[in-house]
Amino acid sequence: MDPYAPTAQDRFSFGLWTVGNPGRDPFGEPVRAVVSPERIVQKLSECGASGVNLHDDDLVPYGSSAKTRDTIVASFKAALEDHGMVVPMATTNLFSHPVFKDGAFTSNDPRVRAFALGKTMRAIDLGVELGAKIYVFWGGREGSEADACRDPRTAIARMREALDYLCEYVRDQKYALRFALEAKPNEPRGDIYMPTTGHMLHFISTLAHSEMVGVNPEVAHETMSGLSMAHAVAQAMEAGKLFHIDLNAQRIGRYDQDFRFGSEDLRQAFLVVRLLEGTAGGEAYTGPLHFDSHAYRTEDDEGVWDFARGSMRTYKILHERARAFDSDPRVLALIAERRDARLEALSSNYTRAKSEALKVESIDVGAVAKAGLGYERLDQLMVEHMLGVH
Ligand code: GCO
Ligand code: MN
Ligand code: MN
Repeated sequence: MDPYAPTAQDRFSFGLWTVGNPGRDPFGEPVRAVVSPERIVQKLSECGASGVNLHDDDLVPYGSSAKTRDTIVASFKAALEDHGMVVPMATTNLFSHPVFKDGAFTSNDPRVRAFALGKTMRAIDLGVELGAKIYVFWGGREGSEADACRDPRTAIARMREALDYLCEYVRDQKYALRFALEAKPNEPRGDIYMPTTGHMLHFISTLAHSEMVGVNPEVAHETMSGLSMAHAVAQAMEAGKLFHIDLNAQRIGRYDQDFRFGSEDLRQAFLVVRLLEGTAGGEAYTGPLHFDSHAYRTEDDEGVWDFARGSMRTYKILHERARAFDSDPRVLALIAERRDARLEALSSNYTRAKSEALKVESIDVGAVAKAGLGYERLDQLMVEHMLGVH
């Protein structure tokens, strides 16, 4: 038995747009043929994934009649059924149609904003019909180049108005659906509003139904900002807001690469898996593990499934490596928390008396400052665990 073979318990999912990416880029035409949603479902299940996610237009081409929509949806549902696959997440394409060239919910044109809301509600209906429990919002075009075109505060207020409206829609329909907001700093806009997971977390706290809304951090997007994905994920988890995650790989300072998970910055990948799986303690993440990435443009159809299998395999290997690292007695000794009951009591739960005692407390800071912390040893152990030495 291959210990790294994915199973349904692993909750791995891919988007129709990820493994279905034909390899078009701003410089060149597609290098692969279009793959039907039914074939994607079949191939993903053969590879060991259990979920498939979609934008409305990935499944039902934009402009289809109601009759065509129903035929397409019925055939897709049959494929899901045949292969025991589920749709954990759905989302709206608010970026491909030229009408969204200056944003959707943040556009200056009320006709665009109204169209975006209508399209999103229809896509929510579709997602719920397919069983989705999470609905992602990625505001890819919600940004600017000619920044004087609108007050960025207006953009934020419009985004809030749209999300409040859509939360009410979901409540009114009695859908069991939660929203996950996905940040990205740029691409396809010069700057996108609310560029990081941290920005999103604050924005969520201003929504009327903030309890329904969490985040969908993406490795590539935090990395494009030059930030630590592990820290973004940790802040989301600590806030109870990690509703979904987009796993992929990215090198800092490059275009939006969307590479296979773990193919760049293995350390961050390791640290993210360690957090998600709770191998160092703390609550584990139990939501879908979504790979929002695509195969290199050099690949044919076979390479696409190599890419999918590789993504899941790397995750499982890193999980095993994280478990080994966090049960290594040398590691446990190096990261064991230093305790001082008296000082900890004085430093928590403020009282006037504690504050007065602390102000005159004498701590031997010279001795504390002098002691080495052993982080060279710790980090080397982490590298060696990652490399499979232990
Ligand atoms: C990107 C984004 C998208 C979104 C997707 C789901 O950089 O293109 O990551 O892939 O995740 O639209 O909302
Ligand atoms: Mn992305
Ligand atoms: Mn994404």
